[in-house]
Amino acid sequence: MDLSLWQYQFRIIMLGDSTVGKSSLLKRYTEDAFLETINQTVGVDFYVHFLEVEPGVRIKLQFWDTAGQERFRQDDNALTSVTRSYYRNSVGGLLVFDLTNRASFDHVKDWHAEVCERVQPHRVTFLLLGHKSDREKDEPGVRAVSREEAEKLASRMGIPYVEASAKTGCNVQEAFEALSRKIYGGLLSGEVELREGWDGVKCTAPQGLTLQRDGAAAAAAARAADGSKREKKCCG
Ligand SMILES: Nc1nc2c(ncn2[C@@H]2O[C@H](COP(=O)(O)OP(=O)(O)O)[C@@H](O)[C@H]2O)c(=O)[nH]1
Ligand SMILES: [Mg+2]
Repeated sequence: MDLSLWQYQFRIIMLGDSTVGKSSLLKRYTEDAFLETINQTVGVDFYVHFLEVEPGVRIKLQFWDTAGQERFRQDDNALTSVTRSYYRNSVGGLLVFDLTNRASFDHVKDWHAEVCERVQPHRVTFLLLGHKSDREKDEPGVRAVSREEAEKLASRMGIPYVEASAKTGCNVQEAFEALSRKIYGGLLSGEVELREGWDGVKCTAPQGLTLQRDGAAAAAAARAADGSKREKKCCG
C-alpha cells in the first residue's frame, strides 16, 4: 500500500509533566520500541503513524511531542508563539500522568484547563492515560493513584481513561486508537469541523467527507465509540 495515501490527517498533542513517558509512548506506538534511557525531548519532535479506521479510510496521525511547554508553563508570558499555535492547531490531546507520581496526576487538570482555554472557542478531543502500569507488578505499593480516582477525574472531564505501559506495550495501541476513533467519530457526526486555515484536521477529499457523513455517519460513530471501550485488562 502506498504510504503517502491518506484521507485525513489528525494532529494530536502530547500533554503532561516531564518524565511521565510521553515520548516513550510515541516511540512504542510508532516504532514498537522502548528505551530505558530515552533522550529528553528538546524543542519539538514529530511522530507519524497511519491508522485505517475503517476499510478504505486511512488516517495520518501526526503527533507533536515537546519539552517546550513543560519548561515555559510556569511563566505564561514566556509561552512561545510556536507553543500557542501547537495547541491551537490540534484536534486531539493525550493527557498523560505517571501512576506512580502523585504530582503528575494533580497537574492533569491544569494541562486540561490550559489547553481548553487556549483553543477557545474550539474544542480538543482528549483521552486520559495513566502510565507506567508495568511498575505495579514488580514494586508493590508504588502506585500513587488508584484506578477509581483516575476514572472519577476522567468522567468529570467527560473523557475516556486507559492505563498503559510503554515498557511492556500494554494498551498503548488501544489508547492511541481509542483517541483517534473518537476524533473520527466526531468528524462524522459534525462535532469536529474542518476549518479553513486550521491544521488540526486535514482532508484530501472534502467531498468524500460529505458523502460519508450522509451515508455511514451513524454506523461509523457507533464503531468509533465502541473502539474506546476496548482497553485490554493486561495491566494488572
Ligand atoms: N517503568 C516504566 N518506565 C517508563 C515507561 N515509559 C517511560 N519510562 C521511563 O520514564 C522516563 C521518562 O520517559 P520519557 O518518555 O522521556 O518521558 P517524557 O518526558 O514525558 O517524554 C524514562 O527513563 C523512561 O525510560 C513505562 O511504561 N514504564
Ligand atoms: Mg519527552
